[in-house]
Amino acid sequence: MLGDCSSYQNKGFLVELNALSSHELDIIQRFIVLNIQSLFKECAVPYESPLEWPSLINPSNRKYWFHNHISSKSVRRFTAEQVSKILKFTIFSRLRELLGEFVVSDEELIGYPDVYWRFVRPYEEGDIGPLHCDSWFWDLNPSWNHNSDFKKRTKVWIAILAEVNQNGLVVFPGSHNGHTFSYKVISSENKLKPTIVSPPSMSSSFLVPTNSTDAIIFHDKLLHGGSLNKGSSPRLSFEFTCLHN
Ligand SMILES: O=C(O)CCC(=O)C(=O)O
Repeated sequence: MLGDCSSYQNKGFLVELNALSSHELDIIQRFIVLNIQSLFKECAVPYESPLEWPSLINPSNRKYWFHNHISSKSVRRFTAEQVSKILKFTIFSRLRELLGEFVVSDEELIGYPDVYWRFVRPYEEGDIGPLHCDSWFWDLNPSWNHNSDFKKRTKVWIAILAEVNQNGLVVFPGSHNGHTFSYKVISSENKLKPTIVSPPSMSSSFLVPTNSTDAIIFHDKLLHGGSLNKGSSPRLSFEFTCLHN
């Protein structure tokens, strides 16, 4: 059985340490390098060839000059072929023990399970996900694929490159249990996006300590967001949503 399941019920999240093997981590890093490389080719962005993981994350990399090309989620998606390999990672059998049978969501109908990565530069507020509950997106976008076909949704966030207590995901433990936060709605990238109004005090939040390869598995009503990256390197992670009953 996965990690501490009572933590999932009570606090709305649980942490799975070392959710990726070093081989799986290598695969993910290689996929991201390939994604960025093909994006550069598509947009005719000049880059030093060959593009390698160490140079991509190197703090002396001219402040990650390429970052403006990867701001949209649509370019940070793993390809169908990559996703079919990711779905064979051991974390998926562990998730099945916790959730029972599930599917990885494809809410925007890209044609395959939507798994995407994020690259958060040090001290760049705009790179992190703002505070929200994932359920808000589903409530706002009733036409999303499988929106009402499953009773439950669970998000999985996996650190690819992270420094404990310097960066990662901030959660409000227990906030999935009947708390309601108000939000206003904006339209962006062809979908309705919620923005929290009057967020709770950050003193009740918790920066989940995660190192590279650790995963956070959380309830879709849990209030959460990215934490400003106070580390020395970029923070990279990938995420997906499990739909289950
Ligand atoms: O990684 C982040 O900055 C935010 C991630 C997030 O909001 C999510 O996984 O739903």
